Amino acid sequence: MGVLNVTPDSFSENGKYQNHDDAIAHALRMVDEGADILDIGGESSRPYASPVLLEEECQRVIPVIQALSKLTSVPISIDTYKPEVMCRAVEAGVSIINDIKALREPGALEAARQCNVPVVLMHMKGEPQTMQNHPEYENIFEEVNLFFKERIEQCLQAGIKYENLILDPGFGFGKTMAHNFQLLKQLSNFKKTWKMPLLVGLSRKSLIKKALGLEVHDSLYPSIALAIYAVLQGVNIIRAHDVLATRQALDMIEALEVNVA
Ligand code: 8Y7
Repeated sequence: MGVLNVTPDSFSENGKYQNHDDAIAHALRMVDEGADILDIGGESSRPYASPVLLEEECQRVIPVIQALSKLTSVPISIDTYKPEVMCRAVEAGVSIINDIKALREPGALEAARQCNVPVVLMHMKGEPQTMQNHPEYENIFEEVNLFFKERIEQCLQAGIKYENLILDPGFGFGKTMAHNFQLLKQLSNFKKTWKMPLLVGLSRKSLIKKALGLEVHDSLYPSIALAIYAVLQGVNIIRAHDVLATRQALDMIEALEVNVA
């Protein structure tokens, strides 16, 4: 899953793709590089980022979605927690919802049911503005699992199909470096517990800076290492900024699996 930020304040691209034409060109480059999904977001989810109004978010993403759905058959996902954006994005051609709030916003469960597309339920403790202020857990694996259980139940009750659900532990969302590492080591256990598709986003995340002292522009190789570590534990979807490098690394792992199996 290639990341396409259409925001002026996004963490790692610094608003480089704010312009619609630039965003479309970047998306098509990611398709050429082997992306299987394009994840479009119009509101930065980085820690301390300020929220964006509904209309502003739609003006950023909808024209890009409309253009891309004509230019490529690669599925597009919408990174949003706002129910109205979900519906308008699906009308414009989106086929996956990626929700960092796991459909906890009022109206989001109903919107996702109506859209009837796969939805990523991501764990986040707190809100983007404050989530990195001293997050605490007694047992992070159990707390995230309990969260998944509650969200899955809510989704099923709302009429969302089980086979449309994808889980994501939400690296960096209300988690210290130690919390992120504990979750990383448990990915195969999430897979065993839920037997559902798992998605992770580790690309360029601050756990790399915290562990190795590397800045965002120097975090490609560690990002690849984390993607491989996740895939070897059964993770199905890797959300990544550097599509070509990630694709080649994961193709190699897949070739190994295919040739030995
Ligand atoms: C994730 C995400 C971001 C993630 C899912 C960043 C939108 C921060 N991270 N969605 N979004 N999982 N599902 O550094 O880890 O890319 S934004």
